[in-house]
Amino acid sequence: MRFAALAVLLAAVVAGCGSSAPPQITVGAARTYDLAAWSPARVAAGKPTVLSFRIDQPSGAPLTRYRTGTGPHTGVHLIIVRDDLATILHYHPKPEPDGMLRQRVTFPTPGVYKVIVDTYPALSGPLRNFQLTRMMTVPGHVPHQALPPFKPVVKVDGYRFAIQGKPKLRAVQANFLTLHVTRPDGSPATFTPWFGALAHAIFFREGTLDYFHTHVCAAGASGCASVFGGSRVVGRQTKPGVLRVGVLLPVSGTWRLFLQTRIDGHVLTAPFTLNVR
Ligand SMILES: [Cu+2]
Repeated sequence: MRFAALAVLLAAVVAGCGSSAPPQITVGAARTYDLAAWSPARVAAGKPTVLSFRIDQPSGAPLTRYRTGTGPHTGVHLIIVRDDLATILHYHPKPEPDGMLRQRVTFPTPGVYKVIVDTYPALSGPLRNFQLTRMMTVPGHVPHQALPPFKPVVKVDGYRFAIQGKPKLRAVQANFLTLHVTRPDGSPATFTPWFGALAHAIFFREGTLDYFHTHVCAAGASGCASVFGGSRVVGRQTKPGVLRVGVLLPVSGTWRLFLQTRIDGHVLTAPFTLNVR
């Protein structure tokens, strides 16, 4: 699992969550960040297991210092998605002093999963974050689900997420989705910040599993906007129950949006299929 610095920098540009301005790409000696000390090699469906790993720096020393702060662009985001985009897990393991990361995880079903370690190191310079990835196969009968077509309304635990209008999304352009979110009793939902944002919008492309991540930020929140190339995208809660979600995707195709938000103490994940031209 070795990544050349060039690939890491490109990943920061095309897939970064809040990457800063495009870095200068210079070709020098290969410097790599690696996932290291990964365990366990095998996992079983439905059984809690502790994933543990660390990130080794190009020098070979473990990465121990991560970006901190109030926004979502800190530490390590561990995102695990089944390759048919039917299910997602999202954690924020706290780095231990020696750089080890440990997270209790239950893979819900057999299947092939992509594990994304979205990393925000405390470094000076243009490299704001990068992703290291690993595929994991959970043995057993794989319940492959075809991706459902775009549906504007998704219900999760009685909460209703409704996209306003029919979204016309284009690659490489900042687009916005307006969502109306109501409680089971029909009243507008109020969103409580969770991991530095009012909502997290996690995007995966069907087939290639390309990844992008934007946020809906509380008024006045710092360090919450996402940047792609020269565009900056940030969603806002415009009024109670309404989320404006920034969509900024590098390539066209069918994408799955997992919108995660905390309402009334529940963390809810609302999945949508999006067609991007
Ligand atoms: Cu996030």
